[in-house]
Amino acid sequence: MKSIVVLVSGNGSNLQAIIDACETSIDNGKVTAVFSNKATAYALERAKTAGAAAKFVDPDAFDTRDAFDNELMRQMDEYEPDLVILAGYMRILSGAFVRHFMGRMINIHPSLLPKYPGLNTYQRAIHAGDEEHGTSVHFVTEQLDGGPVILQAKVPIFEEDNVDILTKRVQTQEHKIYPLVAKWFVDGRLEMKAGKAFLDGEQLGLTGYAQD
Ligand code: NHR
Ligand code: GAR
Repeated sequence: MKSIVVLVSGNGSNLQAIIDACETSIDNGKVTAVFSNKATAYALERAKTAGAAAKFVDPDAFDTRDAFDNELMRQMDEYEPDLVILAGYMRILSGAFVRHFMGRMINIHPSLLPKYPGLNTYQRAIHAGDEEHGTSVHFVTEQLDGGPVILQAKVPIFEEDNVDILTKRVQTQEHKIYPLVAKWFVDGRLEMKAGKAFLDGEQLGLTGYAQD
C-alpha cells in the first residue's frame, strides 16, 4: 500500500475527494496522515473521520519558516510518504522542504497555469474579463506554482459570475481531476524527470495531459 500524506489549511474538500477515491478507485493508496498549519481547519475533522492521523503543527511555535518546515518534514517522514498532496495548503514551502519531497509532491492551484500563479486567482480572472478559468494539478518545485503541469480542467466565466459562484464551479472540477492524478501517481504511471512531467513515459505539454 502506498502512503499518501496530505497538507491542508482549510475546509479540505479536495482532501475528502482523495479519501473517497482511496475507497473506490485508488486501489493501492491510503491517506495515512493529514497535516495542517491551522488548528481549526475542518480538514482535520475529515482526517479523523477517515481514520488518518490528524496533526496540527503550529507555525507560531517556531522562530523561522525554515525551522517550521524542518519540523513538519520530520513529522511527515514518520509516515514514509510515497506521495505528498497539497490540498489548499496556504504556506509557501522552503527550498529544503521542496527538494526533500521533489518528484513525489503535487499541488492543485485554481488557475490555468502559467496564468495567475499566487493568490486571489478568481478575482484576477474576473477582473481581467477572461472568458474561462480553471484549475491545474502540478508537481511542486521551488518556483511557486511553476512546477510542471500534469492536468488542467477549464470552466467558462459568465457575465453575471462572482467569486463565490466561480469558486464552486472550479472546485467541482478539482474534485474530479485531483483524485485521477493521485491514482496515476500511485499506479506508477506518472513521474517527474529533469523538471518535466511524464505520463506512461510520454512527456506532457506545457498545459499537461489532453489539452486541446
Ligand atoms: N511552495 C513552493 N515552494 N512551491 C509551490 O509551487 C507551492 C508552495 C507552497 C504552496 C500552493 C500555492 C497555490 O496553489 C503552494 C505551492 C500559498 C501562497 C502564499 O502566498 C502562494 C501559493 C500557494 C500557497 N502564501 C502566503 C505565505 O506567505 C500566506 C497567505 C495566507 O496565509 O493567506 O506563505 O496557490
Ligand atoms: C482549492 O480550491 C485549491 O485549489 C486552493 O484552495 C482550495 C482549497 O479548498 N488552493 C490554493 O489556493 C493554494 N494556494 P479545500 O480546502 O476545500 O480543498
